[in-house]
Amino acid sequence: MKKILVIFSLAILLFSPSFPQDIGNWDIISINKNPQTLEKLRKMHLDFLMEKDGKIYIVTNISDLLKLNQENIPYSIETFKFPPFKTNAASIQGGINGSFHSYKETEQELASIEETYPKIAKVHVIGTSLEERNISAIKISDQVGSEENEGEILFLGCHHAREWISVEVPLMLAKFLTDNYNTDPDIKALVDNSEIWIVPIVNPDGLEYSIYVYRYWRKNRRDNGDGTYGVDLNRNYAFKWGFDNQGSSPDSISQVFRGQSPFSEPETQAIHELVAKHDFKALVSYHNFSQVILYPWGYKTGPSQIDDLLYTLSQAMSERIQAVHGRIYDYGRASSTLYLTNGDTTDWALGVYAIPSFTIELPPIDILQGGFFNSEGDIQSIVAENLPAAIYLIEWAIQNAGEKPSLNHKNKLPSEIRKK
Ligand code: 0X9
Ligand code: ZN
Repeated sequence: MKKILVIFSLAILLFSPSFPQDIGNWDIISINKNPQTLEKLRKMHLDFLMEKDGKIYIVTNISDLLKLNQENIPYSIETFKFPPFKTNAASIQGGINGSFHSYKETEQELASIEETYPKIAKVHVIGTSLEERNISAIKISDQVGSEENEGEILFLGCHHAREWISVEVPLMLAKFLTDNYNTDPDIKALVDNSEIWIVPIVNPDGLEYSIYVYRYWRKNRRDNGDGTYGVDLNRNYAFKWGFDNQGSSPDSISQVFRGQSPFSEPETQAIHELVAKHDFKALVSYHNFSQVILYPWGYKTGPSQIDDLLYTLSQAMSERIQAVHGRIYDYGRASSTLYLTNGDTTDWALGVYAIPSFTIELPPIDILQGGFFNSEGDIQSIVAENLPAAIYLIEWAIQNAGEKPSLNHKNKLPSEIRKK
């Protein structure tokens, strides 16, 4: 994904006082968003910075500006000021990543949940990463040791190493469900009637690299054998893998390198095996940033066969999120964002298994609010606002437990679900 280049250049601008002044060869421009220009811009491979109020902001150099002139695309040079960068005092707890969870801390947290609530929580090691870390899942249900005929649902975090908040939301969901089971009859009913699988860290090697070596790391840690490292795990799934070179890249140095083949990576294989063994009725993959709920397709524009259902479920989740602290998560087809993706988790889960699947891009809303770097102080509120949406989808999975997955679905409509 091209965000990295943009943000990296911005980071240099912001943090390096001695950087030469001729960095001014780069300009931030804005362009009014409409379908025709969007199509042209996609083909030009420009660095999209963000979208706001119907405008697309792009970082450009002089040759990009010439190309825009050739294509007759009007633009304005932006002169807005970036707000000062705010840092929070580092927490003395939890090592250099403060109150965010590292791989080891997450493993400990999962083990402690299982130890405290052995009747309803069980940790499963569903795979091993390239650097031989566990890919751990926690199952939460009554009769947790047996497979019952209940609505199954899957929550995933941290496909992308630098997206630390995407570990916290699914991990804290596991904690919330188990901590409240004995005291809240609604949560007990939810857990008793469903099988909830949570994998807080799909990419443990990448996460550790991002904590200890390079905060901005995105991919896994595959040695590509040509001096480059990393496969983008969210381009490595086996549905429309490598459909085009826009939604993913064949180039190993790229941030969206799709790998040598579909499921070439042990981390995505682990998710594949888990999904193949179960009958998940819904899936959420947490990422950040943007504050949006996205659903397939990502590989092409246009609706999937269950577009109405995905729209309705996203809308309901967005409403529930907003009801907590008023933060608005937009929602829509993944392809309606500024870029396409192929080989991502949600296209695959829907395309191969007919599972209604969502990417939730957690806060902040844009790079001006911190981009990939959430402050520790925001963890709790982001977790809290996402709980009701997750609970809503679990209820939907329960109601659809008996349904056969199908893209010509007759799934119960979410309006039948009791409002929390
Ligand atoms: O590019 C991705 O994999 C996801 N965004 S992120 O910034 N977290 O890397 C988005 C996947 C959803 N699909 C599309 N936007 N097409
Ligand atoms: Zn991501």
